Amino acid sequence: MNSAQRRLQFGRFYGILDLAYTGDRDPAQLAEEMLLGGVDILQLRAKNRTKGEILAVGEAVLPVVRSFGGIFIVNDYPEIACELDADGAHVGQEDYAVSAVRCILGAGKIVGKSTHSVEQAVNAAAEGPDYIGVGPLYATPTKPDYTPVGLRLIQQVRDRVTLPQFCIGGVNARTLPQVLAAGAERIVVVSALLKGEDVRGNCAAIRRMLDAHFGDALAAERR
Ligand code: 3NM
Repeated sequence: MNSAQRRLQFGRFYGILDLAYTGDRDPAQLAEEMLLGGVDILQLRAKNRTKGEILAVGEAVLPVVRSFGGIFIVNDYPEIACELDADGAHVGQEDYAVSAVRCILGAGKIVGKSTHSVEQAVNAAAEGPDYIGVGPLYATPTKPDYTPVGLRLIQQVRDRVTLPQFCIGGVNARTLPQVLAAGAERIVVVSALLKGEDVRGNCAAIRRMLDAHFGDALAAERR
């Protein structure tokens, strides 16, 4: 386990810099605001962009994440993560097997996989990723074609899988109390961070709620 993989264990707050929400704002500056607001892990997500575009954004964002001691993950494209020497890559159910991602990235990198049911979570865990995503908890415009799985899945997956479970889909400052009450220990947020002008403030509000809820043993490790 290298240092990024170890730091992942202490990460509760995973923010996705989704280029669908950045508009004409500078992704590197948005990344800085997200990190200033307290995001532990930052993923670059870019649907309908060329690999060249994603690579260029990644090259701008990676040094920012590094300067904060954060973790930088690339969505969908392990080969881009590899080229950037990012901390890891995240893949969906229809994408690569975890072993294939590890093969591309090499040892010591973080591999995450999306899951949408207990069965998928158990099967994904057997592939040996560093973490799984579980969702979408609520209907979300960020992933409109997916049926919400509901909050009960959080505990059902906790009962079967010991890997870090990042709960995703419709998480925002309003839904977070219910998500935490349902047993979530780690969350992913996209639109609620990037919508509006105050990205740092959006992140800080969620960071404060997490720290208040957990107390926080992990926050102490993080700082
Ligand atoms: N993956 P928001 S839900 C990117 O369930 C993504 O695997 C999901 O966006 C999954 O925070 C999702 O804006 C979108 O709801 C989350």
